[in-house]
Amino acid sequence: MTKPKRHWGEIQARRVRERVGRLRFFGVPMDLGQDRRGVDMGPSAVRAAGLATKLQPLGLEIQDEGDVLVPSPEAREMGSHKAKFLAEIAEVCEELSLRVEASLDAGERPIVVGGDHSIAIGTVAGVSAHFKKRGQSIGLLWVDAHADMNTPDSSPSGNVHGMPLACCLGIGPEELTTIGGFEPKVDRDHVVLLGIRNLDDVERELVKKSGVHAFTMRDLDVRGMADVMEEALSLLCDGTAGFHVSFDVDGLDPSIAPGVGTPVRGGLTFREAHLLMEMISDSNKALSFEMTEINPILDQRNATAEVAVDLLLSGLGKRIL
Ligand SMILES: [Mn+2]
Repeated sequence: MTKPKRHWGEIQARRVRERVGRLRFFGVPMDLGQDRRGVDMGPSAVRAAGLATKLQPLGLEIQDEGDVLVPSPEAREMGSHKAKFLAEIAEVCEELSLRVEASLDAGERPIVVGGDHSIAIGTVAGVSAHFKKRGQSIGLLWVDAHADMNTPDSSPSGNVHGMPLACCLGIGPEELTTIGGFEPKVDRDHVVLLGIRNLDDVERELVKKSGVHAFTMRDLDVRGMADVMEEALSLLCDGTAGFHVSFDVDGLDPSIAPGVGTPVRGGLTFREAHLLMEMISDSNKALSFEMTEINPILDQRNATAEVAVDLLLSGLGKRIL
């Protein structure tokens, strides 16, 4: 007797479910890290784009426990112009960090959706804290048009969303670098910046001095995504428990992700971005994902949230064949 042939979809769903496990969604409607209103609607836009429904054919379920509370800028004082809303951002990141850590402790895989990129300070703190307890370190893949390595002294705007990668490396205001009671959250040897194409003068020097691995758009032009990602993955995984993916949607080309506060031409194409995510999935080493800077007010018919959802699916195991 021959066994009944299983449907392709069923086989894929089982493969993905076994590898990925349980997911938990954290919405972080943070807009205190930059000046454009609307980025606080990012989590809703991603829910509206159907993340939970679209995960089902992959055999994945995502628990959504609502959004982390973020105070409105109108209700608070901005504080220092060198790092606006520093106290509020630190408070939100502290809370997010605890929730992300608890989720990993419970054997789940956190999916964090912003909100501006300052939330990464909390997410990375939480992921790092979980593995630190087990004597392990993590890698960090930062996909972005910008390097996000400013400090209050170097930043022309004082917007904290331009500082989170520096904070993860232990460079920046103590309120942000010491979340969880330890720093740095990641070692520069295991940090990869990918897709950058627009840096401030001082920041350019900071990136070079920091020792992180930076792959610019030019590198991607010359070498291609597959080659760059192969090297990136070996840097991210070498001696670590795996890596966190912090994806700023402004890393994408504005033609496919128009809903961002700081669009820069010449970003990742639709296919380059998918290949990146597919290779992440193939590596089976992504510990957690984060999509940031989706701004529905600036978007066209939710296209940016939809591409973010598509990319998450690829990162979690959706395949063409
Ligand atoms: Mn960013």
